[in-house]
Amino acid sequence: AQTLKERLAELIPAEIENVKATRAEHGKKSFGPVLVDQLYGGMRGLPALIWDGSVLDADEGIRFRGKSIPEIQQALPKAPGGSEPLPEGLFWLLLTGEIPTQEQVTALSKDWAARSSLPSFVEEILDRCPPTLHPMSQFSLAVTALNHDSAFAKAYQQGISKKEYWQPTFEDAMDLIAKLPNIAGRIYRNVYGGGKLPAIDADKDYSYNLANLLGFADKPDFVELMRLYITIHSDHEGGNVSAHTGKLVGSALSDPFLAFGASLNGLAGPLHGLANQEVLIWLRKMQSKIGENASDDAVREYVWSTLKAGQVVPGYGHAVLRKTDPRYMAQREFALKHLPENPLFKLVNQVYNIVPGVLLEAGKAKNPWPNVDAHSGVLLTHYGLNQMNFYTVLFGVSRAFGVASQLIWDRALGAPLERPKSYSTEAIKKIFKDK
Ligand code: NMX
Ligand code: MLT
Repeated sequence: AQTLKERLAELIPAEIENVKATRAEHGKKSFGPVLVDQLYGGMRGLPALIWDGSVLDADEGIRFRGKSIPEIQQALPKAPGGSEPLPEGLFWLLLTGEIPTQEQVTALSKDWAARSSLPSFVEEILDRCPPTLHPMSQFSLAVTALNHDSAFAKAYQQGISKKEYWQPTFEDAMDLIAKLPNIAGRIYRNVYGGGKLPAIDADKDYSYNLANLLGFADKPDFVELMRLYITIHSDHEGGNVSAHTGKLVGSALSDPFLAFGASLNGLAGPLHGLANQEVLIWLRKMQSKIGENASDDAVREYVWSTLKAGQVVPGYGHAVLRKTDPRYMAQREFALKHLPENPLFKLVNQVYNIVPGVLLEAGKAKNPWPNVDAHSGVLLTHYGLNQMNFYTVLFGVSRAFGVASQLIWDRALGAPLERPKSYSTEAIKKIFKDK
């Protein structure tokens, strides 16, 4: 069967022409005005980046290469006996826009298994981290250190031509994704115990291996959860903090390990990926304050107390979305199928029925609905993965798929150094004085 790299090599020349033609036809057209408020307001809504893997619609949510989450759940290859999509297939789709065959997906699982081992100095870095160092900081350290063996950095030093950049970037991207289960598993076992890491099984898929390294492969539903989890967290267009950071750093021709290490540092912020940790901490605090099986009124009052304390309700709101996140819905479907009676799932539902009303009444949040992070913790904890400060590591494993695929395309299409223009408040006042 044709490999992913061979297929990409076929697609790249046509896409270079496609971009040229698009720029020739539309390049001089204005893409809406820029408001001064957008400079101060985190560039919300500013059209500023090209990102091919996925596009986010405010009402409908994410589409991966034009396909919604229910569509990819249906179309992507599954593991034998499984019903969730394999993330291997999602990566193929993100890179090529095409649904791979079962055979191609199996070949990708094998390729990643073959690339999965860590250099021993990276294992030592992780083993020396104090268990009190946040798992995301350990994750970022290890990914950054993988730059030691970057094919791109080496090829660049040897004077590789611009036209060939995508090839070593592809190799680094594949190595990066392949090595993440070993990094995540090692951090998990170092920090929380659980004994020696098992070896990667070349006959099993990526998510099975990840689950096995974490110590949960004896629970087939957890393995299925990992397949769904990695698929849906992979990409959320290009403007979110982790994706944009990876693209920005990559634009300096920093290799994929350096670029994705930077992504992880952004994902580790509580307004971004760390929110999945924060949600569970918040739910547990609520339970200890108002008890389990609390009334709607008690939950409502707790939500108000969070807002009155000047804190955000984690897992709710979004910079782009204006409806319930379809990634939340996909996880809810999973919970309804596998853990309908779980008490924490019932609390998540109760919160879902109460928080939007409170946020609307409070009148500040532009989107009162839940995002992806409002639901992931309850699924993980159901299977015994209770260590909340590990949750964002799983988000990070998944986000590598989206960031890595765009990095490959950016190098293939010759994306330039990112360097937008900034202004001081003094300059803004001067420029707009009489306008
Ligand atoms: N709880 C309380 N206040 C909120 C919330 C919330 N969940 N969401 C927005 N607001 C506030 C926000 O803090 C801001 O207040 P102020 O004017 O005092 O600065 C105001 O509402 C307007 O913010 P928005 O324009 O609605 O939201 P923005 O685009 O700036 O930020 C988030 C988006 C996601 C950062 C924000 O909704 C938030 O902080 N949510 C909670 C954290 C979270 O769940 N993050 C995860 C997002 C998904 N991910 O994985 O990255
Ligand atoms: C993401 O998945 O990156 C988050 O939903 C945040 C975003 O899209 O801004």
